[in-house]
Parts: sequence; structure tokens; C-alpha cells
Amino acid sequence: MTDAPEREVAEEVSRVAEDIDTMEIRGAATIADAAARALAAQADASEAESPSAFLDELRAAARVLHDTRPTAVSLPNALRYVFRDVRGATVEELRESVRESAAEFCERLDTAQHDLGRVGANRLRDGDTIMTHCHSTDVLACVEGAVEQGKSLSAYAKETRPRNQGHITADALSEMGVDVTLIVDSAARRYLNDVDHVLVGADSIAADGSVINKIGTSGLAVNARDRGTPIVCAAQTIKLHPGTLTGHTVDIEMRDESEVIDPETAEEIGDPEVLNPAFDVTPPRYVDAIVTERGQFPPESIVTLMRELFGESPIQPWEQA
Ligand code: RI2
Repeated sequence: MTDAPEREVAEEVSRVAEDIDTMEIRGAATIADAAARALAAQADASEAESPSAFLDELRAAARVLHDTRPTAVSLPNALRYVFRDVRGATVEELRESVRESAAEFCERLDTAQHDLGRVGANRLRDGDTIMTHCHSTDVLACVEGAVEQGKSLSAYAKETRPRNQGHITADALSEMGVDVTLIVDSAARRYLNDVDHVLVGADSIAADGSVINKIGTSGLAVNARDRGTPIVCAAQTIKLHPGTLTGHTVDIEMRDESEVIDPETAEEIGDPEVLNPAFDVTPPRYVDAIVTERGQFPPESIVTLMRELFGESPIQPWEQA
């Protein structure tokens, strides 16, 4: 957060920010893609007459996008990536470099997910059964990779209360020809004995290898460890949280109670306090591997990759006035 004066941002930036906030646009990789495109839209729409005014507008747009949801680090990492390569002595040169940088980011995102999928696919064997939590495009890329290798898979898709994103996963897996069984979240332990791999995504990965993902991931991981079922996190390097290198923690988003219960039902049961954390933290000891586009890593060693990719002091363009 910052005290910088608010500037007018392009309509498209406001629309994307609203869609991220309401989760019309959701999933860490999809949010990153949308944020980069929104910066390009800001550059396109700018009527700034000086390079400094152009950059002020771009930072204001970054601030609006950054302040939507706090947990998925792919969003600030996307903003960092686009800003890092912005250069030019004139407004036109700056505009063009934002366009190029955003396009390059989106292309890299696609390539990274595809490469990650091939790594994750190698872990899966023909006839395996997986269990999924929430909806992660990085997880789906691993399954797609395995299917392309000719492997036949079955899946238990957890519905993932309160927003039931497991339904999106069930649909996507069925489309790929995977034999899908939908279960409620509390049935996960019951079926873990039949499962070869638990596959989850991530919204952020901390420097100690902790996985920050949709609420319920940590309980699933503890149960999987108890049953001896490997748990694999599929996460592009855009999910690595550079702030955790310098001791910052990852904010866990608290969402509206209306996602959990409607007001009438709440009243009928005595209007209890309702808490709706969107994410939780799974300690590295419960995670067998983090699969990225750069290969798979034991969670404890992810810090090496994080240092290589982000250094010690990443830029925070949304904090600059
Ligand atoms: P991909 C989602 O969060 C889930 O927690 C999912 O595991 C994660 O983003 C990563 O998604 P939300 O936006 O980047 O649904 O793998 O709250 O698609």
C-alpha cells in the first residue's frame, strides 16, 4: 500500500482489476496473464504528453491491479516483469516497450506452463489415480502432458468449498479423457489409499519451500503424508515469492462471508461469526516435490532457484509515486 496520489487509469485496467477482485478472472497464472495485458492496455490508452506522465499512469495502473488480491505472487511478479524492461526517451518508445514486454511475459507464461507439464507428466504412470484440490492450470498441464504421452489416468477431484472450483477441474479432466470422480472435501482421507499422487497448484511458494495454496491444501497434505501418498505441487517459477527471501510473510486473503453462507441461513442459525480464508500454508515437510518449468525440486531447495531468478531486492513499481 502507498500514499501516492491516485491517477486516472484506463477503463480496461479498472475492468480487469474488478474481474480479479470478484474472481471472474482467477487462478494465479491467469491473473498474471491478465495483469500484464492490462498494463499493455494502459500503455495503449495513455494520452500522456511526457515520458514521466506516462510512467506515472503506468505505476498507477500497477497499483490498482496490485491491490486486488494479496496472496498470489504471480500478480506482482507479472507487474515486475513488465516494468523491468520498460525503456524509452519518448512516450511512443515507452508505449512500444510496454507492449513488447507484456507480450513477451504472456508468451513465456505459456511456454513455462507447457514445459512444467512435461516435467510433471513424467511423474505419472499409466493407470495412476490422482487426487486434485481446487482448480490449477499448472496441475492440468501435468495431466495433459501425461495424456499426450499415452497414459490413462483416473482422478478424484475435491469439490473445494466454498467456491467449488473443483467442478472446473472435474470438467477439464473429463475433457482430457480422464476418468473423474467428484468428492466433497471431507471425503478426501477416505479415498487417499486408492490414490497414487496428490497434485496441487500454488498461489505462492515461500523461500523455505512452504506452499501457499487454496484453503484445505495443508489438511490434505497432512492426510496424504499419513497415508504415504506423495503430494506434488505444480507451480511455475512465477509463483516464487521473492519477498519471503527477506523475511516477509505471505498475506492470506480473507474473502466475504457470503461465499460461505447466505444471510437468511446465517440468521436461521443464530448469526455466527463466519471466517473465510481463501488460502493456507503447507509446510515443506509435507510436500514431496515442487514441479516447475525448470525441473522438479525438493521444497527445501527452492530457495536457490528463487535467488537466481529474483536476486535479493526485487523492484516494487506499484509503490513508486
Ligand atoms: P494456476 C487458485 O487460486 C488455486 O489456489 C490454484 O491452486 C492456484 O490459484 C494456482 O492456479 P484462486 O485464484 O496458476 O482460485 O495453477 O483463489 O492456474
